[in-house]
Amino acid sequence: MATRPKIDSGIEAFNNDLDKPWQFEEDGYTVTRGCAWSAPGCHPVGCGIKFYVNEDGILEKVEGDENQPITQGRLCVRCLTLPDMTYHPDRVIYPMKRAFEDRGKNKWERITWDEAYEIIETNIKDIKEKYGPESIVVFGGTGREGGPMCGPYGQAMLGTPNSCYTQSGYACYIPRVAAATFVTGATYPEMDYAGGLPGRYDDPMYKIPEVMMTWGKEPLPSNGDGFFGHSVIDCMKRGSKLISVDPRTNWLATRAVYHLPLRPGTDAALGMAMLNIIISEGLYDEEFVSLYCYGFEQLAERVATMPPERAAEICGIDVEDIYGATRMYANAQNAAILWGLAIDQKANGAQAGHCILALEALTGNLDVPGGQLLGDVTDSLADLGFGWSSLGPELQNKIIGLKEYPAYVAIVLNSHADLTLEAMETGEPYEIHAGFIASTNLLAGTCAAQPKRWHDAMQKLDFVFAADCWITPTIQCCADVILPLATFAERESGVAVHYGASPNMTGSVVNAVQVGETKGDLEIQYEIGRRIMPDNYAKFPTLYDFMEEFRFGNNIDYNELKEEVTRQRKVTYKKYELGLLRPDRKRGFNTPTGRVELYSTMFAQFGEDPLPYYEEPQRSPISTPELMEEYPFVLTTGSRVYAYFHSEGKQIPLLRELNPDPWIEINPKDAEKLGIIDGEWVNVENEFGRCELKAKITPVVRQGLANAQHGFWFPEEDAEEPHLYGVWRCNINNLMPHKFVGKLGFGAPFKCIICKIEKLNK
Ligand SMILES: Nc1nc2c(c(=O)[nH]1)N[C@H]1C(S)=C(S)[C@@H](COP(=O)(O)OP(=O)(O)OC[C@H]3O[C@@H](n4cnc5c(=O)[nH]c(N)nc54)[C@H](O)[C@@H]3O)O[C@H]1N2
Ligand SMILES: Nc1nc2c(c(=O)[nH]1)N[C@H]1C(S)=C(S)[C@@H](COP(=O)(O)OP(=O)(O)OC[C@H]3O[C@@H](n4cnc5c(=O)[nH]c(N)nc54)[C@H](O)[C@@H]3O)O[C@H]1N2
Ligand code: SF4
Ligand SMILES: [Mo]
Repeated sequence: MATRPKIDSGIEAFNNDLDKPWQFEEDGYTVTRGCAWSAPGCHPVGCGIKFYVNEDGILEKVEGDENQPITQGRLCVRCLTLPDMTYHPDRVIYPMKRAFEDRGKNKWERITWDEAYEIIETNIKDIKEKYGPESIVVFGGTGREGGPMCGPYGQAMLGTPNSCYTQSGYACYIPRVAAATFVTGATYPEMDYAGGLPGRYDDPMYKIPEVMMTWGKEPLPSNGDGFFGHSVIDCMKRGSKLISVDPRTNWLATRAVYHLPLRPGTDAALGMAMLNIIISEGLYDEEFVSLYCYGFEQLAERVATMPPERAAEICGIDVEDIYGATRMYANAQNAAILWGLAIDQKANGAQAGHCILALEALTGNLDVPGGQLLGDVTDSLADLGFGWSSLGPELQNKIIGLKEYPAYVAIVLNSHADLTLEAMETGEPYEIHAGFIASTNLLAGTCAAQPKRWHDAMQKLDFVFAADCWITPTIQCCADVILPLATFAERESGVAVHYGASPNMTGSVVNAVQVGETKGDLEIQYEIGRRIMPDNYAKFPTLYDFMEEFRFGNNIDYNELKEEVTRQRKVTYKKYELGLLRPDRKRGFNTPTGRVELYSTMFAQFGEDPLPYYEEPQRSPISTPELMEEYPFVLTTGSRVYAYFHSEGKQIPLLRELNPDPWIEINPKDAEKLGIIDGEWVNVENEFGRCELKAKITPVVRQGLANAQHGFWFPEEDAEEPHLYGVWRCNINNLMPHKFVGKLGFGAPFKCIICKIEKLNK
C-alpha cells in the first residue's frame, strides 16, 4: 500500500490497492472510473461509478465500481439512469438568454459563454454600483456540488454577503450541525461505518455497533448527508440490532427490535425521557461523564421533568418501549444513532439534537469504533467560508438576519431564509435587485415554504441568472440567463464523503464525456469570479490551482487522485484523548469548557436555554386543539424515495414509471371514513394553502397521520406562466407556513404540521 504525504490534520492518508486503473478498455468501450456527486443531485457519498463510453464518445451505460471501498459496486436507480439524463432532449446544453419582458415565456435564445459572461458581468456590476453588493442574493439548495458552494458563489464570486439556502429556518442539516457544534465542538457526528479504514468492517480497529438507532432518518433511500445508507444493512448482517424512532413504519422499522412510532415533532420529549432513564438507572459511562462532560447535574435536573410516562403520552407511544429501547441502547458496548432530517424540520429541533448528542455522550459512544465518528478539528466544509473575509466588516454586518438570528448566520454564513424573502418583498432592511439561482428549484415543492410568495418576489428582481441542467419552473419564472450545467460525468472535481466532516474517503469526479457546452460549478465560479471579483481569484493561475485549494485544501493533487480514484482517510478514535479535536491540541473537546457541554454555554450565549426542553409543534392536537376539527390530520412530509432527488428526475422515463404522481400516505381506516380509495386524487389543505395529491392507502402511517411527497413538477406540461409546468397544483409546500422557526432561527415544521384530506370532487 503506497503511503501519501501527511495532510494538515496530521493524520496519514493512504490509497487503496487497486484492481483496475482509472481508465481501461473493455468490450469496445473506454471505461472511466470516478465517483458520483452531482448533477443529478445527491449528497456527497462519492459512490464509485464506471462510465462506459462507446467509440462515438457517447456514454452508453454506467455500472457500480466494485473497487470503491465503501459502496463496493452498489448503485441506486438514479445513477443507473444517468445516460438517459445526459442525452435528454430537454436538457440545457448551451448558454441561453431571454429578454426581461419575456420572463415566464419559452423565448430562450442560444448564446455563447462569452456573451453569457458579459451579460452577467455588466448587470451585476451595474446593480452593485447602483444599490450596493448586498442587493444581490445567491439562492442555494442542498448538498449537491453547487449547494455548499452557495456561500462562495455569493461572497467570493459576486461580492455579496447574502448567500441564501432558501428553506425556511435552514431546516436541513444545519440545525443538527449547530447543536453538535455548540454541545460537542465538532461538526455533526455520524455513525462510524469504517468508511476510512482499509479493511472496512473487518479492520482490526473497527467494531460493529451492537445497536443502531435510526432517528428521523431513512438512510436506504436517502443516503443523507453523505452517509452510505447500505452500511446499515452491512452491519445488520454482521449482527447489529436496530431501534427505529419514526412515526412511519418504514422498511428498516419493520426489521427493528424496537420501533417507536412517535407523533411527528415530539422528538425532544422522547430524547429527554431517554436521558431521564439513563441517568436515573445509572446506565451512563461514569468515567467519560466525569472526565469529559460539563453540566451533568443540571441536565439530570432538567430531564427529571420528563418522566418516561409523560413522554409516552406526548409522543403517543408505549412507555415500556421507551424503557426497553433506552436500556438496549445504553447497555450496548457500542452503539450509534443515525439522526436525520426529521430533527431539523421542526422549531424544537435544536433541542432534540441536543438530547441525541447527550445520549451519545452519556453512553460513552462519542468517537469510539462503531459509535459516532467525530471529525478532526481540521475536518470541515473547508470551502464554505471562501470569500467571506474579503467582504470586509461593513458588508459582513449587512448580511440579512445577523441582528435577529446571529447563531444561524454565524454558523453557516448565510442570510436567514425567511428574512431574505421578507427583504425581497418589503425592501427592508434594504432592497434586493438581483439573484443567482445556484442549485435550487425552490418553487417546486422543495426549499421554499410558501412558494408563491417566493415566486412573486423573485419575479420582481431586475436581473437573475441561473446554472442548471434544466429549465425548471424557478428558472422559467424569472431568469434572464441560464448557464448549462455539467453532470458528474462531464466535470472534473473531487468529492469528500460527508463533506469531509468525518474522516472517511475522498474520491475523484471525472469528465468521461463532453455534452454540448456544459460546465461544472467549479469552472463557473472560477470564470465569473475572475471577471467580477478578480482579487479573490488572482492567486489561482489555472482552474486546477483553484480546484485543488477549494476542494482539497491543497492536500491533494487532482491528477494523482484521478488515477487513484478514491483515497481513504485513516481513522483515529478517541481524538479527545489525543488533543486532535482542539486547535490548541489540548485534550478534550473544542467547546468553551473543553468538555461536551450537556449544559451548553454556547446556547446560553445566543440567548437560548442551555438545556434541552420540549415544546409542542406550533400546530398540533395539543397546541391547537381548536383547529383539529377542521384539520384533523398530523402531517409529515418529504420522506425520501428511491426514484427522485427532490424535484429532479421527473423527465426520466424509468424514474417516472417508478413514481408517476405525487402521493399522500393515509391509513386504511382514515381512508374508509373519508370514502377515499387508493390512487384517488385528494385535496390536501390547511390554513396556509392547499394542493392535490394521489391517495396511497397504507398501514405504514397510523390513524390520524399522513405523509405527503414533496418536490413534484410536470416537465411534460405547459412551461409558460401562469401554468409553469403545473408547479402549484401538487405543491405540498403551499401548506408550509412562513417563519415558524425556533428561537435561534433554526428549524421549520415541514415534518409536523396539520391538514385536512378530502375527496377532490365532493
Ligand atoms: N433519494 C433521495 N435521497 C435524498 C434526498 C432526496 O430527495 N431523494 N434528499 C437529500 C436531503 S436534502 C436530505 S436532507 C436527506 C434527508 O434524508 P433523511 O435524513 O433520511 O430524512 P427523510 O427521508 O426526510 O425522513 C426520514 C424519516 O423521518 C421520518 N419522520 C417524519 N417526521 C418525523 C418526526 O417528526 N420525527 C421522527 N423521528 N421521524 C420523522 C419519516 O417517516 C422518514 O422515515 O436525504 C438526502 N437524500
Ligand atoms: N415539504 C417538504 N419540502 C422539502 C423537504 C421535505 O422534507 N418536505 N426537504 C427539504 C430539504 S431537506 C431540502 S435540502 C430541499 C432541497 O431543495 P433543493 O436543493 O432546492 O432541490 P431542487 O428543488 O431539486 O433543486 C435543485 C436544482 O439544482 C440542480 N442541480 C443538480 N445538481 C446541481 C449541481 O451540481 N450544481 C448546480 N448548480 N445545480 C444542480 C437540479 O437540476 C435542480 O433543478 O427541499 C426541502 N423541501
Ligand atoms: S447514493 Fe446517490 S450517488 Fe450514490 S448511487 Fe445512489 S443516487 Fe448515486
Ligand atoms: Mo436537505
